[in-house]
Amino acid sequence: MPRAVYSTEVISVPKVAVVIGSKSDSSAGEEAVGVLKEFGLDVDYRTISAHRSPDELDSFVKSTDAEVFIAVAGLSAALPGVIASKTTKPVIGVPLSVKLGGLDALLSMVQMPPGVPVATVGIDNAKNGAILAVEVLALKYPELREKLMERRGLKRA
Ligand code: AIR
Repeated sequence: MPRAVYSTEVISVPKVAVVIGSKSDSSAGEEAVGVLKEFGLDVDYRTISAHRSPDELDSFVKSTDAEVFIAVAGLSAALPGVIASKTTKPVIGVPLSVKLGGLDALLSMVQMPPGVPVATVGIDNAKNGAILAVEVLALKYPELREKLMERRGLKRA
């Protein structure tokens, strides 16, 4: 009679931190979360302003076990840059068009000093921010790579 074999392997679901700078950024934040959920990812979704709650941001960045950050903000959008200053994990910035068509936020995210990069996607393009996070994680998790290939129509028959 064969014995049942129980696996002790813990299946870990990769986690992404999505941080928005204000409740007013919710629709972009939720768009990113929606895409990440479609890929079955765990999401740590927070509202923390780099300017209004710097200490809370500091402790969150240091304590989360998320593997990639997505930071969504408008105006003088320091959020992804400040996160990047506190971690070596990849940080993806999503600039929002709150004023000046989003150019202020875009430049805040793109123009990081050498050595502290933020991978910045297009203005209001939270969807691309989420897909880029999945692409980063797909380097480590082959099942995500499969899902990405399928979604993009790149999967061989
Ligand atoms: N923001 C919040 N703290 C620093 C910045 N740059 C951004 C938010 C939001 C905008 O300011 O990301 O896009 C307006 O925020 P609020 O709370 O005034 O609506």
